[in-house]
Amino acid sequence: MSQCRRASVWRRPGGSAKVSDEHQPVNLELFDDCVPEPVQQELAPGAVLLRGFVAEQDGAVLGAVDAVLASIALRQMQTPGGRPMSVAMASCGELGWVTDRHGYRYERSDPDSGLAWPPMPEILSRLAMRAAAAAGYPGFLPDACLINRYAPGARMGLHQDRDERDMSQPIVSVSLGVPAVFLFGGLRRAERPQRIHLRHGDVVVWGGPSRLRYHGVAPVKAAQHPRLGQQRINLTFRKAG
Ligand SMILES: O=C(O)CCC(=O)C(=O)O
Ligand SMILES: [Mn+2]
Repeated sequence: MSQCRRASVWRRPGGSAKVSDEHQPVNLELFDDCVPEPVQQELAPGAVLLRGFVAEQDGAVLGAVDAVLASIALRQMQTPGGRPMSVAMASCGELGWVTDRHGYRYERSDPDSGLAWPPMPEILSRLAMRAAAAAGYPGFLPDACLINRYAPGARMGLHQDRDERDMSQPIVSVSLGVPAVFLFGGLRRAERPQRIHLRHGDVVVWGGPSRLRYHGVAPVKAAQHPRLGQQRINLTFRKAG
């Protein structure tokens, strides 16, 4: 998916470049409605945004997500305080993240069914490994993939990912579907977060000195995505065990 609409640049004889169809083309293309962004952007030491990293693999990635969701239901879990989360979740891989009255934790099986979580499709684990390596974390081997489904209005409050055993391993977070504002804060909750506009195919990786940064997602605005309708799907890959 390209992030910006492309337009040919046509140059008036002897004049300045202009987007138009009245003049002779030169061999230039520019983005007419946005400034091209770097493919890779450092958000903080150890934290990298990989714009459009999923690229043309997106259809196959979404197919793998569909296959997982054919065998396990998305559900709105409860916080330890008893409030339902607005995001619906399901897991694949050896370990699945769960929350209920007993707290936040990883489980080897789905508490709703008692069954093991579906295996993590190879295309997903490979994507996560490639993204981690591109961000400076070679050798990442995720054992947990949390599938988050945001309907319009769903959000995720500022939190740290701290239920994993090995904090030397990064978090790999893949955004699909409608856009969202990712809130990327500091190591203290009070620090004002950066607001990062994430689009279909973007990946954020954070680890090292940023591993315990607070982060969240602002309420997702109603929008339409050709493949996912009004939904945003986020895949969070972790080495949990
Ligand atoms: O949806 C996102 O972009 C972030 C998800 C997240 O932080 C989490 O699942 O812990
Ligand atoms: Mn998180």
